[in-house]
Amino acid sequence: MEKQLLVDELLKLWKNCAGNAVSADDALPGCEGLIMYEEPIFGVSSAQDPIYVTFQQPEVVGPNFMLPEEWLPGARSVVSFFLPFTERVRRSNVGNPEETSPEWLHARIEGQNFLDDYTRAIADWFRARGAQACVPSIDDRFAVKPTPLPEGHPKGVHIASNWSERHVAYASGLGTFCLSRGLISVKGVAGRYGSVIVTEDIPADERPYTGIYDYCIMCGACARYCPAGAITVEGGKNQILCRQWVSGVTRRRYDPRYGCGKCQVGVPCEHQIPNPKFSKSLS
Ligand code: B12
Ligand code: SF4
Ligand code: SF4
Repeated sequence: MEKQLLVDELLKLWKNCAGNAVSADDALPGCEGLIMYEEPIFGVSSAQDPIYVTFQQPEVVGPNFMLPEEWLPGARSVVSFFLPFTERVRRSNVGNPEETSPEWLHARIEGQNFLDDYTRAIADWFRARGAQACVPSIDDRFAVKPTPLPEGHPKGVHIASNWSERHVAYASGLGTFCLSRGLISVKGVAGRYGSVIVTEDIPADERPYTGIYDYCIMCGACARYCPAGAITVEGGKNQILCRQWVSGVTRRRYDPRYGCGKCQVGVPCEHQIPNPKFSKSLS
């Protein structure tokens, strides 16, 4: 199937998928009807792309990373997408490092619920065409666990899932990593990624980059805004400190929601590729 036809169909599904607006029942004060995401962008990779095997190396994701073929026997393609947060969600979370905005909390929790529903709808659409489809993020086998790095590695341990959406998006041409360890797409870093593995052949997208940090300008703005001191220009991002803040401090404060994302707003990579070498070549 041609990529543009696929994109047209997936955009139709996105428009018909309920839940991108926060309902009155769920809304924190002032957030009723909040639209969380802008239109998604899509990337496709071959399920046989050798890059997936490299993700099983300890320093990349780790041996727990399951190949597309292991999730779905007969897998041919991986469809990855990025849902950029709307301007209202992004602007609301700029400033005051100590407080996560209610809009961002909704985008983290109700936003993920919407993303799960949208991913299910994509999988069902492929199934209705006679293909098979698997959504690792909502599959019973999905797991996140600490993975030791080789001895002497300065970071010691990865907190790694067996299906890393950022690595899949990187493989599918959607973008590159950055100092804060988000994945920057043409629509920036503020938003969420999802993916579906299918048995249908779809032409793979090119990766318009060669380095894993090509889109980042290493300006250090994300490090200045991080309330947990988890990011340094010299050392990158410390996942343990970030996790203590996101899953500890913010969860206690905003339970049942949580989230932070101060490293993703008010920064040059918020909604665009900040590296002019790459943003020019794409415009
Ligand atoms: C566990 C987890 C966390 C943990 C640990 C984060 C982490 N860095 O892994 C904690 C709780 C700290 C966390 C925090 C947050 N998370 Co989180 N998290 C995840 C989860 C579930 C798994 C991540 C994972 O598997 N990591 C694997 C490890 C190995 O990744 P890594 O160490 O960064 O990878 C490095 C190496 O691979 C290295 N490398 C070395 N050699 C090579 C060679 C090659 C070829 C490559 C490609 C790379 C490479 O480069 C990478 C970058 O340095 C994903 C969802 C998913 N299923 O993917 C979401 C996810 C990463 N989180 C996300 C978000 C938004 C957040 C928060 C902003 C929370 C919030 N919403 O308020 C924060 C901040 C994250 C940030 N700054 O990037 C988004 C990221 C969106 C984006 N734009 O990038 C994801 C993808 C969820 C989603 N569905 O969109 N998260
Ligand atoms: S704020 Fe600057 S250093 Fe941090 S991820 Fe964005 S471009 Fe890279
Ligand atoms: S999400 Fe993590 S790395 Fe980003 S600003 Fe918050 S604590 Fe720091």
